[in-house]
Amino acid sequence: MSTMCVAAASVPQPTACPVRHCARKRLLQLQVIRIIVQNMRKRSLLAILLSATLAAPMVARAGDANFTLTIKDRKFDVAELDVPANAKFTLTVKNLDKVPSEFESSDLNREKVVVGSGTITVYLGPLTPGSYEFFDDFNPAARGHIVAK
Ligand SMILES: [Cu+2]
Repeated sequence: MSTMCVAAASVPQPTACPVRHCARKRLLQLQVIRIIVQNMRKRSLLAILLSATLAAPMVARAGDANFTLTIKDRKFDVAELDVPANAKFTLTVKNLDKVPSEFESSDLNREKVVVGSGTITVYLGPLTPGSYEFFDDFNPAARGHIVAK
């Protein structure tokens, strides 16, 4: 028995990977991948739902009432526009003048330019009963109220 043999025997041999161990590891990897994919699906679904929710107020539903305001000679045609309370509605603002106007309302948190001879659509509601002032920001003397009843 030589010292060489003892030294060789003490060198750790690379342990062969048992098949069962490898299978378990692979199963674990698959589970991790599955969880990641599920998470991504949940996130994308959440993103879709979220964008749909955010986009919803911008889309007029069929059946939503529509009201029209007309600007002529730098004045609104009506001083008071009655709308139903607690319901979504669209407001069409027609500018019959050649100069631009800006439909604005601090009460309604809206601000939108209407170019000369142009038309805009403003999505509003549902409003709690009350009076909401609007004006032409390019000619603040022109004012009116939307009254939700
Ligand atoms: Cu403004």
